[in-house]
Amino acid sequence: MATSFNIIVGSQVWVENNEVAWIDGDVLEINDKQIKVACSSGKEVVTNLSCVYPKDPEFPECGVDDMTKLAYLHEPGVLQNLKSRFDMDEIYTYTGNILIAVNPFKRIPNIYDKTVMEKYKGVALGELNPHPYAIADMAYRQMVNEGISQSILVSGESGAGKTESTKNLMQYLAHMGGRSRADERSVEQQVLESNPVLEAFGNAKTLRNNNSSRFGKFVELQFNEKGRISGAAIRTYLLERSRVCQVSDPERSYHCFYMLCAAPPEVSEKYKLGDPRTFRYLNQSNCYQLTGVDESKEYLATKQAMGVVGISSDEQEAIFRVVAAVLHLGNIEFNRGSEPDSSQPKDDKSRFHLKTAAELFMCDETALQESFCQRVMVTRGESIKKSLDPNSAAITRDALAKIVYTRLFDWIVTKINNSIGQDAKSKFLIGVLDIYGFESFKTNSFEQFCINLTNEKLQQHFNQHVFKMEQEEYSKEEINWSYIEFVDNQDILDLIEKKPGGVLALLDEACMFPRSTHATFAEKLYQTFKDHKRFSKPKLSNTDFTICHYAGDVTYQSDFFLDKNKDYVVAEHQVLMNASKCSFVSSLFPPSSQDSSKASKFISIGSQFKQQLQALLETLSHTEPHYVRCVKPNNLLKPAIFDNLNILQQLRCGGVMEAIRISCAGFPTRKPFHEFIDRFKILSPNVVNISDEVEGSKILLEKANLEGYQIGKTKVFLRAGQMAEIDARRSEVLGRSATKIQKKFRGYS
Ligand code: AD9
Ligand code: MG
Repeated sequence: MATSFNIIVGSQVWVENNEVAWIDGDVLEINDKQIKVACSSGKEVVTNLSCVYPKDPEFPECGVDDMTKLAYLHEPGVLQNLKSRFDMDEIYTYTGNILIAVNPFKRIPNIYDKTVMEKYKGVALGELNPHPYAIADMAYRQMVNEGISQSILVSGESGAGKTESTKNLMQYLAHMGGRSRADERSVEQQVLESNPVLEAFGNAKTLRNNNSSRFGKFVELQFNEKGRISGAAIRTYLLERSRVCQVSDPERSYHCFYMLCAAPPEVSEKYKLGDPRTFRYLNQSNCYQLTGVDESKEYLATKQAMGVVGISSDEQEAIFRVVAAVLHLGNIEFNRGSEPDSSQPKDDKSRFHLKTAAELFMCDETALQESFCQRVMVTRGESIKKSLDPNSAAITRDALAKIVYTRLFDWIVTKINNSIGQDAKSKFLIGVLDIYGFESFKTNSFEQFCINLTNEKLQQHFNQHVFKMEQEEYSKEEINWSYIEFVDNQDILDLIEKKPGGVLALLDEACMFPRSTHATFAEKLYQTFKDHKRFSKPKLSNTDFTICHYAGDVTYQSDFFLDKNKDYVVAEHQVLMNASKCSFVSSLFPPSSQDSSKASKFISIGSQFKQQLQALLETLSHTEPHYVRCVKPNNLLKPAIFDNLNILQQLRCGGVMEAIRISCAGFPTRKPFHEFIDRFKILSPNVVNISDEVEGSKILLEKANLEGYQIGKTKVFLRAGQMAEIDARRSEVLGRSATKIQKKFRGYS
């Protein structure tokens, strides 16, 4: 954001600061482009004029509920406003129609219940305190009144509160669109109860969130012409499959594993479960419990919710049996067999778990063992059995665990969808998207790459929308506007998605050549994109690559890209599981329609995901979008800590700053005529006698020597920085009158 603000000696300003992002102070001196400021911390700072923003001398102590009401719309102002509100437990703030939600990390009493919902019903946005209910209400009214489908896009980094916000939105929509006397199996109840089920199987404790969703979710509520919910569909994206076999301290695997270990004795005995510490897939981390969570109660609650969403008790039994089988798989260890490069279960313990897993899957034990320790190779029509070494056997075992768990999760989602039912005749829908935010960690792999692709796509959608809304506001007020440029990220999307030649396409190619490695893949990327301004090769690595995302640079480690992009089922696993005597297990591995040659079949996860994203954006393009941007105030997951630098980073990544920038490029400050006159009447006190507000406003604007502003139908539209200029004029006049008064006083004394 450019600083064309009018700053003079004595004015209050914000200065950039390494620790707290922005610190306030008073201007002591200005020399050419240098400025000296006495900061509120007690220090004096000399800095460049362009690193300083004016501070609103009249900033209301409790902040403003909409950023566009800020007299000075800039980064420090936005931050100060969020903080003042957060300190008062006002966690929601608008930026126009966008809701910013700062996670309080504590229950705020009496803001989410049916009475509050009733208050928001049919009330225009902005009249009541900012709230997810208000956004949901706006979406619902627009759908009913204008017959346009709606979507609410909730975003933010892990632990920022997306899932909680989504639940609030869904609860409101279920309340508005539900029947007055809803029974337990009504569509809306089933939609709400799908949450605990999906969370049990798709959420886990991570460093960033004790209840982190490890999948993306788009819930589509279908409505009939009376505005009642008539059907729903849940779409999920990219469940993190590696978590099934790999957890790092102090994270956990999926909640369902711990719940099942804590199930009533008759259940855990039947599945030969017990202490989670005895299972390899769980004991790689030392975390087993979650504070405040009773796993045995969670088990019962999950079963209860499964019942509501139409999962029969037989199916529940089968699901948990499969979950238990996965845990037993993890305990099968291998050592060297009698022949070189062969493997076999290590000891009695491993044989016990192998046997138990086979029993629970209801499949043949010997075939299960062979599927780990041997691979059938087909060469020129001849099939040869090749032994696998212990390491390869363990990898194959993990592959089975992961594919079984992924398919189980997908089965649950499909089941819920079938049970809720789709309304094919539905005319309108409201979609709610709860999807992972931009990620940039120390090491970034294929998952981060897909997640960040999602965010690039959503960011483009967001920019285009915010831009359109701005223009609409200008048209409504009938003011002239010229084309405002905004940063488009199409070049990054091309870099990743273009077919042929994009990173994903090159990855698919690499996956199909047996001899490719991550190093050859990386080399290909370097060659192809050596001149691309969004792509670079880090100096110290020959396999990493950096993409310059809209939210910042991310360096990806290509090491596991090829493996993670391949969604294959080992042919032996497919045959074995399909032959299970349990129809549920067998149904997880339906015979594939394609030629089931012995070779492992490769379907690219990246391409599948790209298609899913395309379908999502296609759906979104037919809807009127609304945005909820969630912000995590600190990384300690604790209440009452507001970490400026961290929050700023999120506001930038979430496009909030971009939205503000777009609006700054036009006429960011808008004041209704009467407010404008009221604030600046001191510049020309006679204006209060003029009945025409437009005339009055114009006189004041001229008095302040402003140019380039616009007069709308109800508001004055000012360019960025003009509010500061006119404020400075006002302070001058106020100052002058203050000196006059002082002089008068002196005269008397
Ligand atoms: V992740 O990307 O799935 O890892 P989310 O979904 O953004 O993440 P989530 O909604 O799960 O975060 O919120 C994290 C935790 O913050 C919750 O478990 C609550 O303990 C806490 N939270 C979030 N929003 C609220 C709220 N409005 N009121 C109180 C909240 N606590
Ligand atoms: Mg979540």
